[in-house]
Amino acid sequence: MQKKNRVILALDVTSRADALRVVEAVKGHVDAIKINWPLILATGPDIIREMSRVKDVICDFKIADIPNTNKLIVEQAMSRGATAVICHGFTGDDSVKACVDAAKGQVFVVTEMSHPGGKQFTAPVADELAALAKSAGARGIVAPATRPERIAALRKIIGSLEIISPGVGAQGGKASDAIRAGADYIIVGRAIYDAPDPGGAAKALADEVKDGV
Ligand code: O7M
Repeated sequence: MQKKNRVILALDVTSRADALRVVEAVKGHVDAIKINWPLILATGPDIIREMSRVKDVICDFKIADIPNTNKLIVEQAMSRGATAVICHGFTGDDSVKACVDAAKGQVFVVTEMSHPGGKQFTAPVADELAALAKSAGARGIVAPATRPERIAALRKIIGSLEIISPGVGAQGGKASDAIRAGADYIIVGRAIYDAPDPGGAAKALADEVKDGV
């Protein structure tokens, strides 16, 4: 995954035709495609391979199980061409380590979630989850663009690990604020794929990010 546009597309559409249309329009303005359950359940897991031929794919399965099950899930994602996977950290260090081993380090660990409910259970333990991501050897963390001050605080804990940050646009966060607070990439879904011109929307976000640094 090359850090060029610093935008990751959250491809939460539910048909192959929409997925191909959006990716074709935005591929010059994003660095990776994040695939989550809506698209996998609608189209089947081979969509990972198909998308990986266009861009790096991050499989956002928010993996949260015992170590052996985590390992089996990650192996399935990586064998279909995923570049990285996303797991939860609340399952503990052995479960996160199982993901890190199976993905050869290409793991992002969810810390504080971006939606209002993210304050309820994830925020109080987010610092510990970030420290766990670091000690387990993960590539980075997921941190909320809706609360840029939390990105800055979590950055202090993880040092040079990467931060990918959702919550821009539909959830109210601003791309340049997240980048200035220390995010490496923003993750954006609806503000791109629901836009009348997804390519233009992705370009505008990439331009905002460039201006923000
Ligand atoms: O831009 P949106 O709001 O349409 O989509 C945001 C995407 O980021 C969507 O795919 C969510 O599942 C994801 N996400 C969050 O919105 N908040 C979080 O705290 C974490 C994620 C995420 O990507 O976790 C890995």
